[in-house]
Amino acid sequence: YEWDFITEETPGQVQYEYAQEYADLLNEKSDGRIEVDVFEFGGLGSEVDQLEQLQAGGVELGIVSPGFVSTLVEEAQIFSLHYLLPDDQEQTQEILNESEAVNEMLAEKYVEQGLQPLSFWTEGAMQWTGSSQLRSSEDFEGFLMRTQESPLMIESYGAYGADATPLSWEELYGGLQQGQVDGQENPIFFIEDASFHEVQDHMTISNHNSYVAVTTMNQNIYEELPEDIQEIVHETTEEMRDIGFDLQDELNEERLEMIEEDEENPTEVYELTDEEIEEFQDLARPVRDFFREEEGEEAAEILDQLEEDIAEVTGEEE
Ligand code: 6CS
Repeated sequence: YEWDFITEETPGQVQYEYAQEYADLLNEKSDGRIEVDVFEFGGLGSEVDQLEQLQAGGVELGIVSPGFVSTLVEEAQIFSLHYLLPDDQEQTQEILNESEAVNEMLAEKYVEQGLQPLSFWTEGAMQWTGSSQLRSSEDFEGFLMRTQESPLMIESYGAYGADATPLSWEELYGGLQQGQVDGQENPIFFIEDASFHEVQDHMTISNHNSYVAVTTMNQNIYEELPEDIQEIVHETTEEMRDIGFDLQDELNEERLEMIEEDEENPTEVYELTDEEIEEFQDLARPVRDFFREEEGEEAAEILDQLEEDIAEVTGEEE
């Protein structure tokens, strides 16, 4: 077997390093029968272009983010809801591992689009960067936020009073530098690695969401694999859960220090207080109802179930 594995990131970043380890493990477990070529982001077009290649079977494997998949699987926008997943990343990973809403109900929606999700995992809590400081809805008034393609992301920032505009991350550094957009959201490792902090004066530790990555195989290709190969794919995916978690954990911690210590490009790092978080949580809450109404009955059922799955892990009543 010769498989291509697309990622939305570049060497040194979580998705790419994960994919390399995944490729090595597949090769090892199959005694060399599976050989995987990992592609860094950039060569095969935008994130959405790549996704379409995975859907068409031009490539076999990929890591695809819900913010782009939502162009095909509307229900995947559930991960664009702010303050739904807990900020504790171990809890978030446990939810992603165990949740019926995610691994059965939502996974089924991917399958309908020719995509076989193998695992959902976190790349870390997301933070805001801006050309001005973001601590309240007042600060978001008239603020132009860069998002991925999911329309629900636009809705989520609209709820704070901001305007959001989708952009590929390839264009984001230039967009921030030239003031085409005022800010963006990402996990810390990505902010540092893509050097967004160089062209942003402020970073807010908002923990408003977790960046969910989805290891995905083309569904037809997956279905037609002999059972022993499917088993190797499955085993590899399971082993990668802890490896992926540790990768993001270490990188996010290390890169925060790098941002704080970068004297050439000073970035003011501000952590939201509990009260400030509460304001955003209150504003974000109605977006869940918007999701329920806009995306239809099945999407509403997925969200209801996900709220239950989350409460089971956090022990907090919704
Ligand atoms: O902001 C983005 O679009 C990119 N962020 C991450 C963490 N991974 C890939 C993605 O395209």
